[in-house]
Amino acid sequence: MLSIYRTMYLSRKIDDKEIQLKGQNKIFFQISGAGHEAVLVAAGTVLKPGYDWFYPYYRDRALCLQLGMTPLEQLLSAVGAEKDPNSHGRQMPSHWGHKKLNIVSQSSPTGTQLLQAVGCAEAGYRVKLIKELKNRVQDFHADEVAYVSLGDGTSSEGECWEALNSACNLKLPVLFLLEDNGYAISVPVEVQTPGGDVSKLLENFPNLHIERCDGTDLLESYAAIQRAVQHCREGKGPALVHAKVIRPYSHSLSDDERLYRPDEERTADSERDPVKRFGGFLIEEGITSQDDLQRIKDGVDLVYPSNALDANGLLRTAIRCDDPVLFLEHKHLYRQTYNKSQYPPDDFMIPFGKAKIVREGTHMSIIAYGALVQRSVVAAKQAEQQGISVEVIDLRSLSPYDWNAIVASVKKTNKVLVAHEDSLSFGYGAEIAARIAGELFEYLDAPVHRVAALDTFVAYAPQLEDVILPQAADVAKAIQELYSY
Ligand SMILES: Cc1ncc(C[n+]2csc(CCOP(=O)(O)OP(=O)(O)O)c2C)c(N)n1
Ligand SMILES: [Mg+2]
Repeated sequence: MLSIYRTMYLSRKIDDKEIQLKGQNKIFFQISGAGHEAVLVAAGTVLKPGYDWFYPYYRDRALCLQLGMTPLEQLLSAVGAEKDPNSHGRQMPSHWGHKKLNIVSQSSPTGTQLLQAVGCAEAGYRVKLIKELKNRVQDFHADEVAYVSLGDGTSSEGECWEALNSACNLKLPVLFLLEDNGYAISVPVEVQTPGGDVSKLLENFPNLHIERCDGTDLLESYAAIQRAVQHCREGKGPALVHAKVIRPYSHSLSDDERLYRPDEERTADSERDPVKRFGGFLIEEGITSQDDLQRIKDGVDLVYPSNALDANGLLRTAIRCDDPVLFLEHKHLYRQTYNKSQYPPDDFMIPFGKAKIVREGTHMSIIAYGALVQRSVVAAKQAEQQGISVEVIDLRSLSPYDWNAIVASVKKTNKVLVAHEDSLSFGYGAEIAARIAGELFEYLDAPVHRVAALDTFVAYAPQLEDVILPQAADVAKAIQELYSY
């Protein structure tokens, strides 16, 4: 589910990046897939790259990503680079093509792809019929499907009706995905389609399986596509999925929809934004948290181990995951004997975003990371002699960070101290302290305290370094203050 969200979000972000590049005159044309992402990722999940055949149209960025085209390949297409696998700079951007994934380069006249897809499916049909052909074709699969997509406007073209005609007549395994965003540039669907409903006109086409769905709803789209693909794979004939989508941006960057679309309509559309909707669904259902979604959006993970074992487990996670990770190692901690541990087994890994309770306590919580973990433990042990029970939490990951662990600890102890070597002003702890104050105010018996470096660069002389960076004694002092507040 999260990887589906990620692809939808990525698709939108690549569109946004290209729009920015167009503004900078680094690319010369942009047409987006915004608003169409949900049904396209659903199609890319159900169909098989390099097995089925794909005749997409320019809105199908999210489909291509889901099938395995990389963001780099898409951006190479945007700049018309020779290395672009879509067309090596021959076609306009968003004219998708990829040999390995079986995505066939499309023509610029809208609708032509429909005939090409039917031709592809008919080739498979002929191979099944004619024995001699079987030995002459490679990589043919008896249940393969030819996917083709089109917009509502394109459905008015002769090619569309010719394609449906042959596909139904020969019962070809063609999946027609009609991405109905209500407009063909500035022409509303009800102006050019009799009755304004394309699939209604097709109801009596023999052998044609019809599905209708809200194409901005991931799960509904997925179910519709799955039933449609099954119909095709079982050799029962073509299927048409009529997906109602939105077009939150103008037709292309050569168009300004504010000149012909009322504001109310555009606002109503934005309520159905598929990326927002699916993100909201994942949170509502408890499948993910706001923090994890944010993490997908931020892209870079940031980890900061405080000891050798954590460094090992986090480094393995960093190497084995696909995400970019900033791995911060504290040089001073390298040779500290308290950091030693056994070398862990091969499968030992530490997940990102999971804090460690280094020491349990009841009177206050210290949220720390890096060098301040050990110094906090030393201070906590001293405090224990005076009957003060201090919980010490090692965040280990700074992005994402383990908010749940912080919440649980603050609710238990009601007093909190944030400790780190970063500078006090604008440091990492400022964010944590602000969030605790903002979201856990009712659980606090004292203001959030902070122990951090002085607001200056760290000096060379060891005596100065000790003064500038927080030591165990500074933590001990803050514990006393917080305890007696
Ligand atoms: C045969 C042909 N006629 C006109 C155009 C110019 N044109 C490009 S996209 C488009 C509108 C297509 O609308 P629709 O099929 O609804 O797809 P959407 O862009 O809304 O997803 C038009 C008229 C074209 N590319 N090819
Ligand atoms: Mg349209």
